Amino acid sequence: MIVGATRWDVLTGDITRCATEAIVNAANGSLLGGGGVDGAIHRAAGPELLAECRTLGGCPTGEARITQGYRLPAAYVIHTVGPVWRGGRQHERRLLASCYRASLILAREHGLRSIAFPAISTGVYAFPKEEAAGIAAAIVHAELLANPTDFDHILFICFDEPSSNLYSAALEKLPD
Ligand code: AR6
Repeated sequence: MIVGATRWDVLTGDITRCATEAIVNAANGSLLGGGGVDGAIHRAAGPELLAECRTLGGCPTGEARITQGYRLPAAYVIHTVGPVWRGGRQHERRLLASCYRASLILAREHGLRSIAFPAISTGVYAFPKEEAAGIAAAIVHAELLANPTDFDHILFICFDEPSSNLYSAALEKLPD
């Protein structure tokens, strides 16, 4: 899909192998590592990533922080903290939208033109996958329409084919 100057793709795979300028980490508020994609990113980046994360003092849900990528192919990691799904009445949708928006704003502030997102909050944090895909697609689309020349390439990287299909379907449902 093309939006303005940006190519936008959904891929199945391991985000730690992405050679975009930035990859996004689905972190927790401590920013000190964890399981899932967070654990994979810390393992692949090496201990220097944790050392830099320790200097950041954590991150509130819905916000984002940036570090270097160290041993990753990506030069930077944007750490964002998704909401834990608690039934949908605790601002989970707004907070998930905020993760995508904050990550793109941070990338733009650093002049980063290619960025890969995982399916934030859809693992341990249990956000319903289809709805999460719809929110991710809507927010990224709105940001690209508002800033049509700022990004060259946006990737959604899903770990399994069924998730990729949900994100692809969400992109297809976007208005022209
Ligand atoms: N590449 C791409 N996607 C991945 C990878 C990978 N290497 N590994 C897992 N996924 P999760 P959350 C997918 O649980 O729900 C951590 O412990 C996975 O299939 O990693 O936001 C943090 O420290 C799922 O679709 O993140 C937090 O405590 C998606 O990434 C907590 O988990 C997100 O799953 C955050 O939970």
